[in-house]
Amino acid sequence: MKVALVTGITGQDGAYLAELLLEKGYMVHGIKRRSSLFNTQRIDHIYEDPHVEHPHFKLHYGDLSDSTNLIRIIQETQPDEIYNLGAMSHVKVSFDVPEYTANADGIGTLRILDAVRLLGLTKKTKIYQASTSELYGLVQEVPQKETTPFYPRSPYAVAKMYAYWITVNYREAYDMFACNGILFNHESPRRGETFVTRKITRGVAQMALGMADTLYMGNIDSQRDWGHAKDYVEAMWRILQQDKPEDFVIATGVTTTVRDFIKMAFAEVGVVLEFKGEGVDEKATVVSSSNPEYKFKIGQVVVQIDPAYFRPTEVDLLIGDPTKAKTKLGWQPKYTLDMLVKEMMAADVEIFKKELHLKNFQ
Ligand code: NDP
Ligand code: GDR
Repeated sequence: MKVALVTGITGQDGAYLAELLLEKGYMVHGIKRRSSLFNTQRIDHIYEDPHVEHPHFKLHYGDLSDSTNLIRIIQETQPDEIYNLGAMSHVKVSFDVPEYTANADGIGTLRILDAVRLLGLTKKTKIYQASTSELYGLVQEVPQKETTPFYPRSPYAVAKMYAYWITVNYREAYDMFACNGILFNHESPRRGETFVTRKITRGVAQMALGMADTLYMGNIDSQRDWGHAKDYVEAMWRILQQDKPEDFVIATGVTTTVRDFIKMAFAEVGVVLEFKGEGVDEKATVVSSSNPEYKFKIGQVVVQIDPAYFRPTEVDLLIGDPTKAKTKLGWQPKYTLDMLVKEMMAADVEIFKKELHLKNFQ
């Protein structure tokens, strides 16, 4: 049985990857952080009672800022594959906690690589590093591919740039099977609530049910290449199944503005919007609403701009070229953006219908 160790297992990608690896027959170890409330909602459905005879899934307390903890867990688990997905992953928040972000996202990656080296596992353990399209930052070339120069635009991206290069360096210096997946934005119903897509789908669902009036947004001109997390964890696994360690861009090759994502989400609940005004004065109002079940009024202002969500330095345009992944990994995304929006909207409407039902019941 192959053994995998996943950092960030409680996150969006960690949960989908754990499911995929279990389906493939792996023994999956995950590192979770101690928190004052339960933080395993995304993986509770695959959790196993630790008393079962032949376990397939085990969680360990740990943190990417703690080398001795990482060394101990890697020594105990002797993984064939490590997926380093743990990170302070919010770009805007990284401006508030830059030093912590550098520690967890940058040095955390070094700690994993060095633990494998110190334990003499360089020939056994393959390492996947969760690199990001944020490395491209200020646009140098479109679409962005493996050879496009980096120009990071946030403490998060700068920390991830260190992680990217230390992965390449350990591969070259110690002949390790260590690879970067340069993944463009990927979303799902499990996406963290403060990332833009989920913020929108939650907001629209709440408005549809009469639980909120307006969605306050930041830069809606921003363009992103959005895929589905389920497709992207498949790419992570494929990257580690190659004969040679290499870095890959994973993207759909299609870019969309935040404004258009908002329109698509409202369309799912039968609403057509009109955007008017410029900059911080831009607003979206309801032009028509075709589903009587939902509580929209014609002329209602449903989207406004709040500069509090602007970033000190922004990444304006991301569009990836996944040709290398398609050719060498045989990777092909199954989800379109339409399918993604539909799935996220349906899931959030369901969540808030339940919440409303509970409130009305009390
Ligand atoms: P999430 O924010 O959903 O998950 C991050 C995970 O990292 C959580 O399990 C979190 O734990 C854990 N974590 C945070 N800090 C630490 C720490 N100090 N030590 C150990 N674990 C920690 O991110 P995603 O699942 O979306 O992304 C996975 C990885 O891929 C991240 O590294 C992200 O930067 C990168 N990435 C993501 C992309 C995307 O579009 N989703 C695109 C490109 C790269 P907890 O649950 O306790 O907070
Ligand atoms: P990003 O994702 O920064 O690309 O990083 P996010 O969804 O946070 O932002 C995407 C774009 O939307 C704009 N935006 C807003 N963003 C948020 N969060 N909230 C808002 O209200 C809002 N309004 C507009 C942003 O300015 C930005 O341009 C994600 C993370 O998952 C990273 O970990 C990962 O590395 C990259 O994707 C690829």
